Amino acid sequence: ARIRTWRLLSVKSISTNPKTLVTDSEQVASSIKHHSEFTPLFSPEKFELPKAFFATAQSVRDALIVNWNATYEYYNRVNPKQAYYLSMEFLQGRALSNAVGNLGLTGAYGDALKSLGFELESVAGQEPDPALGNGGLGRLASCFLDSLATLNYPAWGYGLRYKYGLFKQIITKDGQEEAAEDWLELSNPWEIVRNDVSYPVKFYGKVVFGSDGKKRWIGGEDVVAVAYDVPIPGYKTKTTINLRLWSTKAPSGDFDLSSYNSGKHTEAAEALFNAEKICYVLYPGDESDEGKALRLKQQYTLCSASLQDIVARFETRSGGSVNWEEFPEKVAVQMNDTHPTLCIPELMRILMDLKGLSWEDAWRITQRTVAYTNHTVLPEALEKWSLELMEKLLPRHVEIIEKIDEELVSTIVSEYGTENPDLLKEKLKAMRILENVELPSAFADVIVKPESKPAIAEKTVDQTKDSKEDAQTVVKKEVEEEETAGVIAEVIPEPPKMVRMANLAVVGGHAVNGVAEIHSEIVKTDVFNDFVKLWPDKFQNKTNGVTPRRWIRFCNPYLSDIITNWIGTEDWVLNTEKLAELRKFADDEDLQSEWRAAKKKNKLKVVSLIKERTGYTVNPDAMFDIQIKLYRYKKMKEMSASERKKAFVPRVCIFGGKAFATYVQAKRIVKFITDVGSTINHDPEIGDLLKVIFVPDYNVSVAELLIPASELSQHISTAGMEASGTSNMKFSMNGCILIGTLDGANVEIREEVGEENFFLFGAKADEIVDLRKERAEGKFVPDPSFEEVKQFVRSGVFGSNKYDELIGSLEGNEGFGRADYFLVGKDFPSYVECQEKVDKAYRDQKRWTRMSILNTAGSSKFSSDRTIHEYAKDIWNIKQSTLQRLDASGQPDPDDIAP
Ligand code: B1N
Repeated sequence: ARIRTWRLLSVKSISTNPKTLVTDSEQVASSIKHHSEFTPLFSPEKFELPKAFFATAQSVRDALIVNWNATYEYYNRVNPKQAYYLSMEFLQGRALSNAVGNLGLTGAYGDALKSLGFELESVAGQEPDPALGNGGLGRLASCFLDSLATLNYPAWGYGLRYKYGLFKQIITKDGQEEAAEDWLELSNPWEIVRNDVSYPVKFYGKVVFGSDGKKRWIGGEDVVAVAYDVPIPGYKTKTTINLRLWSTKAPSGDFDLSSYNSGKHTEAAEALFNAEKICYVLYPGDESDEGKALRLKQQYTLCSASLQDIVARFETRSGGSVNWEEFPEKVAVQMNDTHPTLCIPELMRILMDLKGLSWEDAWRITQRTVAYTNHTVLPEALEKWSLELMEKLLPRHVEIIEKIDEELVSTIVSEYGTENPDLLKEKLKAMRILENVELPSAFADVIVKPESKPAIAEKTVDQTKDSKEDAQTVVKKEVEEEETAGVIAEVIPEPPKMVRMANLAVVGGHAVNGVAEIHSEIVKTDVFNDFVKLWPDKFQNKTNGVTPRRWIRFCNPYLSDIITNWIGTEDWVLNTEKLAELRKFADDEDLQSEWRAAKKKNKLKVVSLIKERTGYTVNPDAMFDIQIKLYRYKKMKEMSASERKKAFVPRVCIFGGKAFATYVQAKRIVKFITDVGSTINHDPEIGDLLKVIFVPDYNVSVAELLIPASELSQHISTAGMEASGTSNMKFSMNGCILIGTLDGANVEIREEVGEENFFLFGAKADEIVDLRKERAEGKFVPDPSFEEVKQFVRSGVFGSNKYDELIGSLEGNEGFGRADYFLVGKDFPSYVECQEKVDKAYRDQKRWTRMSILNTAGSSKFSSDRTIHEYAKDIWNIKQSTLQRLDASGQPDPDDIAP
C-alpha cells in the first residue's frame, strides 16, 4: 500500500502545470489555424483531416526550427568535432507524434486539436511514412539520429531524397506486386529546401594534367545536388540535429529551348530527366547495365555532395586559416555498410586535386576520418562493382583505387614474403581490392602470373537472387562439361574485373565494426580474418540498439504509463537501466493484471488493423505470434475437435515484410504465406484455433502497432546468418517473448532477459559448417516430421500451386540451388519441440506475464543510446555538448543554450 501512494504522487508530479497547458493549447490552436490559412496547400472553404495534419505539422515545425537554428548556431560557434552518418537509407517513420512527444507538447497539441474538432491520433495518422528505407539497416540509421539528438552529440545524417522511395506492396492472389510509392504527392511539411546549398556532381569525362601538374577530372556529365533538410528533435532537449537529403537536378541552362520550340519536346528535357532520375527510387532494379550505372550514380552522389558539404563547413569553421591535419579532429564520417565507400576515393580526390595535398597527407587524413560498419557476412551480399563501369563513370576514382590497391599489394607482399608463393597468391586473391586484375607492374615478376583458371569454376552461388543463381549454375555446368570433353581453357570467358567495396572500406577506414557480438566475431574470424592479422586494432563490436522513445514510450503509451507508475519516474525513457527495477514486481498480481490489460488494448488495435487491411476477423484472446505453423495445421487436421481444443493454444500468426522486386525466392514465400492463410482462415474445422495473416505494405507505422500487441515473436535464422536483427530488441522491450536461435542479437537478449525467459532452439553457429557438409553429403537425414510437412504442402492443400521451387530449395535438389543451405531440415524438430513449450507456458498466464515483464525489465542494453555512446567514444571521438535539457514545464528557449 505504501508503494501505491507513492506511485500515485509521482504520477501527479509528472503531468504539467494545468495553467501552462491551457495557455499552451490556446497558442497551439491559433498557430494551427494560422498555418491552415497562410501556409495553404488546400482550398480555403474546408478544414478536414489532411489540412489539419499539414497545418499541425507546420506549427510543430515552427517550434523545431527555433531549436534547429539554435543548435546549428551553437555548433558553428563552438566548432566541436562532429560525426556524419552516411546512409543510402533512413527509415524515419512518421514525424508528428514523435516531434510533439519529444518537445513535451503532446498534451497541448491534443487539447488544441480537440478544440478544433480533431483527435491528435487521427491527425497523426494522416502522415505518410517517408519511403526512404527498406529494412533494419535504414531503421538503425534513424534510431541513431534520435539518440544522437537526444544525447546532445554534434552529429548530422546524410542521405538521398528519393522521390518514390522503395515501393508500395500490394498483395494479390498472385502474391506481391510493386507499385510506385508516391510519398511526396501532397508535399513534405518537415523538409526545407536550402536553395543556397548545392554542389556539382560529375560523371564520366576524363582525367588530364592541369598546368600545375595536378590531375584534373574534366568533361563528362554534370548534375547538381540540392540540400533538403529535415529536423531531428531530441527528447526533452533543445538539441535538434539535421538530416540532409540530396536531390539531383540538371544545371540551369540544360533545358534545350530551341529543340523544345522546334517540337522535339522529349529531347529538350532529356538532361533534366537524366539528372532527376538519380533520386527517383531506392534500390532501382540493377539487372540491366543502365540499372547498375544508376545505382553507382546514386552512391557517388551521396558521397560527393556530402563530402563537398563537410569540407566546405570545415573550411568555414576554420575561419581563413585551414589546417588540413585538423580535419580528422573536426570530422568523423561513418559509412553505413559499403554503399558509401566511394567516400574514400572522393575525399582523396578533393584533398589532392582540389586542395593540393600530397598522396601521403591525403591518405592519412582520409583514414583517420572514415570508418565502416558491416551489416552482413553473406559473401554474396558484399558489394562489388564492375571495374569497367567504374572506369567509365568515375575515371579519377579508379586511378585512386588502383593506387590504394597497389599499396595494399605492397603491404601484403612485405607481410607474407615471397618464399611461399602459394600462400602469397592466396592472400593477394583474398585481400586485394581489385578482383581478377593483373598485379601492378612493380610486382609483376615478384610473384607468379595471375590465376589462369578463372573464378568461374568457384562455387559462387547467389542465394538472394534466384535468376542469377540459376544462370551461374548453368555456366558452371557448361564449363565442367567442356572441360571433361577436353576443351581447353581458352574457351572460358575472362572473369570479370571487379572492385570489392568491403575490402576498400576496410583498408581506407580506421575502424570496422559488426553489429552484434556474435556477428563481430564472425567478421573477425571469417569474413575479414586476413585483415585482422594486419590491423587487429581496427576491428570492433557495436551491438545495435533501438530508440526507446519511438519503440516504447510513443508506440506503447499504455505500457509506458504502467512502467512509469511502478518505477515511480519517467526517467527510464532516457536511462533504460531503470527498467530493471520492474524485476522486483514481476510476480505482483496488480502489475500482472495491468500488464495484461495493456497488451489486450494493443491487441484490439491490431484486430482493427487486420480487419481493415486484409478483411480477416481475428480473436483478440488468441496468442499473437509471427511465422508460419504448417506443422501445427497438419496436426490439428489429424485430430478430433475436442482433442484439438485441448492440444493447442489458439494463435494468430502475423507476417509482414517486403520482398525485393528481383528476389524470386522471397516473393514465392510471400505468395505461399497468403495461400496458406486463405486455406486455413476459411477452414471451419479450425476456426479461432489458428489464423494466418499477411499484413501488406509493412512499414514503421505498421510495426508501431504490431510490436506492442505481439506476445511471441520468431527470430529463427540459421545461426551465423542474421548479423543482429533489431526488431527482436523492439519486441523484447515491449514485453513480447522471443523464440529463436543463438544468432545475432538474440544471443545478447537471452543473456540480458535470462535464459528462462527466452525460447531457444536450433543448431549453434560453430556447428553450422560441419552440419552443412554432412547435409550436402547426405549424411544426416532430415527428421520425418519435416518430410511430413513437405508432403503436406505438395499434396495440394494450399491450392493448385505445388511450390516445387520453394520445397525443392529445402532438399538436395540440384536445380534449386544449395541443398537446404539454411539447414531448416536440421533445426525443424527442435523448433517444433520448442513450440510445444511455448504453448505450455502460455497456458499458465501468470508465468507468461512474468516472462513478459522480465523481457521489458531486461531490455535496457538495447537502447540505441547505449550504442551511440559507444560509437561516440570508441570510433568517432565526439563529446556531448552542453545544450540544456528542457525543464519539466518547459518550452524551448534558444537563449538559454550554454556556450
Ligand atoms: O542490418 C541490420 C541488422 O540488424 C540485420 O541483421 C541485417 O540483416 C541488416 C544491402 C543490407 N544487412 N545488410 C543489409 C541492406 C540493403 C542492401 O542493399 C544490405 N541490411 C542488413 C542493422 O544492422
